[in-house]
Amino acid sequence: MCNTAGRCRTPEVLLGLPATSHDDGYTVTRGAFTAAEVDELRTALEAATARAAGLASGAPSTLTDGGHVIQTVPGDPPTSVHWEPGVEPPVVRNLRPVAHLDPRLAARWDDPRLTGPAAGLLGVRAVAPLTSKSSLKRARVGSDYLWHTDHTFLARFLDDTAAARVVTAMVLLDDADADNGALTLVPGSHRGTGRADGEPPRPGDAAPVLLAAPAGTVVCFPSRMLHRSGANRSARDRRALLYLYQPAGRPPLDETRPLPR
Ligand SMILES: O=C(O)CCC(=O)C(=O)O
Repeated sequence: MCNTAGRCRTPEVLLGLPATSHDDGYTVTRGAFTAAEVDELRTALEAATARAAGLASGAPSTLTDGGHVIQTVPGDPPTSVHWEPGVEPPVVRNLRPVAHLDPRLAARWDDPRLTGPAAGLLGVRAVAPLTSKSSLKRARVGSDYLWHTDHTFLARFLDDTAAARVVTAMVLLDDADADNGALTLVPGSHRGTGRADGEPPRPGDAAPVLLAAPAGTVVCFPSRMLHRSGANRSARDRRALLYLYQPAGRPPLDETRPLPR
C-alpha cells in the first residue's frame, strides 16, 4: 500500500510487525516513518524542548555523579530537563517524560509501528505506555551515553521482574552514524543479569553492533540490553524519541513511587 507521496510500506509494517527481526533480542525497522512524519515529529519535539527549557529557569535542580545538571519543570506529569554538561549557552541533552508535552508526540503511543515490535519482543498481545524520553544529541555538543541497561534506572521504581518486562521503541529523527553518535547495542546481552552502569561488554558477549540507520527507522530493544552511544562530533544533530512500553494493565512510571533503597 502507498500513501499520497508515493511512499510504500510493507504489509508487515501496516500490521504492526517489525519489517526486520533479529534473534538477538532487538528489531530494526528501516523506513517505518515517512519523511513527512519525521518532519512532524521533529517540529513537535523542538516545540516541546523549547517549552520545557523555558520553564527551567528557577526550577529545582540536582547534580549527577557525572556532573550533569537535571532540573524538574512543572507539568502533569513534571518533566526532567537534563542539560549537556559544561556547554554554554546551555543545551538540553534529553527530556523525560516528553510525549505528553505535545499531542503529535503523544499520538504515537498507539502507533502499530511502535506497539507491534514492542508487543512482539515482550511476547504479549497488548502493551501500555511506561514513560517517554527524547535524546537530542546536538551537533558538536551532544555528549555520549556510557554502557548501561535501562533496567538499572527502571529498578529504582519497579521490582526486578517488572523492570525487565520493558521495551524501548526508539524513533530516529535524523540519519545516525558513527560520527553523530548512533546507538550501539550488544546483541543477546538482555539474557544476562546485573550489569552495573558503565560496565563494558563481558568476555563471551556478542560483538557490539553500531546501528547506523536513516531517519524514520525504529529500533526496539529490551530494558536489559546493554547499549551505549558516542558523542556527536559532527555538524549534524542526532535526535531521537524513545517510547518505553510494558505489558498492558500496568501504571505509567510517573504514577509509581521510587522504591525504598
Ligand atoms: O540516545 C542515545 O543514543 C541513547 C539513549 C539512551 O541510552 C537512554 O536514554 O537510555
